[in-house]
Amino acid sequence: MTAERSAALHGEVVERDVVIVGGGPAGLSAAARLASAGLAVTILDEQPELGGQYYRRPAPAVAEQWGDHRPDGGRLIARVRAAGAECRTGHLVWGVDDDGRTLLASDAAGHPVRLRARHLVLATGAFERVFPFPGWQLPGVTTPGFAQHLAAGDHTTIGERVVLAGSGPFLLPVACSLIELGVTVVGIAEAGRPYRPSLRALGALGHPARLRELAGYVARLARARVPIWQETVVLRADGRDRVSSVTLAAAARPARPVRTVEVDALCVGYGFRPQTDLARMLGCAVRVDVASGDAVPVTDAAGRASRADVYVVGEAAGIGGVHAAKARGLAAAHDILTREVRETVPVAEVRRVASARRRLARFTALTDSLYPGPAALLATLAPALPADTMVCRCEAVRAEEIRATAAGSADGDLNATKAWSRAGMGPCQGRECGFAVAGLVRSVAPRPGAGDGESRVEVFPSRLPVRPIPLATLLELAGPDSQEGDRS
Ligand SMILES: Cc1cc2nc3c(=O)[nH]c(=O)nc-3n(C[C@H](O)[C@@H](O)[C@H](O)COP(=O)(O)OP(=O)(O)OC[C@H]3O[C@@H](n4cnc5c(N)ncnc54)[C@H](O)[C@@H]3O)c2cc1C
Repeated sequence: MTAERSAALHGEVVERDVVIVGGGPAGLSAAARLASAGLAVTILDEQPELGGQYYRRPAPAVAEQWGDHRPDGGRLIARVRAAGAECRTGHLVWGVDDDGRTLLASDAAGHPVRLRARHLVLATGAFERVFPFPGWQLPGVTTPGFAQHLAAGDHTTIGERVVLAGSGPFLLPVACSLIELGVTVVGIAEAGRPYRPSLRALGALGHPARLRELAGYVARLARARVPIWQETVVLRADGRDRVSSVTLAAAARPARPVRTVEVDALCVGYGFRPQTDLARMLGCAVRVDVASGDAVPVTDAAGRASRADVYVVGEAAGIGGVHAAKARGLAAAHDILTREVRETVPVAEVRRVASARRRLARFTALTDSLYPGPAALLATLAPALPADTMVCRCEAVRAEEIRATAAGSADGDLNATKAWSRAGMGPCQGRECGFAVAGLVRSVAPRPGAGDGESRVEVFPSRLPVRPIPLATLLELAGPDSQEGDRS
């Protein structure tokens, strides 16, 4: 689409100083600071309420009966509104126009909205890293994040006897939330061995607040006598209408069963992956993050991407938790304010945020070093995945078809494997299966000259629209002439 073509598009056009995509902790922190300095700020989120994952708002009935489980989120949202930021919830940003700077969005009713700004802040967060196993499509099998939302946000449990599995510190708070609601957490299967005394773990002493949080979870789990099975992964889930048992295996030998336990729900997740589709669509350079193996946008300390008008903040810039997400949002706001020369940000404030950011980055590096790297895990899990396991649920593609395509017509190319097998072509665009597909491709077609090949997880290219949108949105964007033409 050229500039002329773009001008011919229909729908609302919004021009602002700053447009922020994502109303989670990172986007909200940036919005509050920028709007309070007088900048014209619009913050968009596809969800009906601001808050993102961590500050997701409880339903009104739940809040009335149980209170707000994260009241600081409510206060932050109130600050954003009071500062005068325009808040557009129910707005999905689904693409970028050909001019490379106009965001294409749709409002809650599906009407097109185009947005331009001098500064774009992408605070699009993360999604859960999943790896399939036989039976993962059974009702009752979910991700830990979903169970956490039900438990913490809606006071609803996903089952009565639950096993949590996968890897990463997030499994602990989810287990605690379930216990608070009376769920029997049968055990936690952790793929790594992070919970043991080690010199590296002593580094946590330098982060007393985080250590207290961790100790709180561990103590709660100990009181509830929840076993943590380390170096253990899910081999398969079984059940007729719903999961009724899970069989676990040793992480080093993922095809050999070690125990089977009865459950009515199973939550499996291997941490989070940054949501980088819009950043990549805007042409921002990405690099491979050493710890996760994922592609993350290249940014400077303030979150400024390889394009000077784009900032990537929060978990979209790399997984680091809620406090790091907020610090990154603030750092970007400081940089924008400095560039706009609207306000000299007090040196003490800049220093405080920069120091928090560095401290939290050190803590993230420490945590990452205690848990197995996703790329290494993938190299163990992918070759052991049974041939008939459904991997891409959107397009119903099994492991054997992906391996055969990768080894044959796709010649080891991830994207060609996607095109030929259709794995990753469905509505989720590979957010669910992409990690596994990358592992399956490399299990039959190692990258030539490997070495670093083992330490990177490849991602599918970003494609327009980044999420499914109604055809009516596109027709409305193209204008009445196109609709006439379409009917004829
Ligand atoms: C399912 C899930 C549950 C989690 N639960 C917890 C938890 O309980 N505790 C915890 O400590 N951490 C949790 N996390 C980690 C979490 O992401 C936090 O560290 C924190 O919320 C990160 O803040 P953020 O602002 O970077 O991103 P987020 O909070 O994820 O916010 C990003 C926002 O961007 C919006 N968005 C993304 N793409 C678009 C688009 N194209 N158009 C419009 N809007 C868009 C999303 O709707 C979302 O509201 C969870 C993560 C996930 C994926």
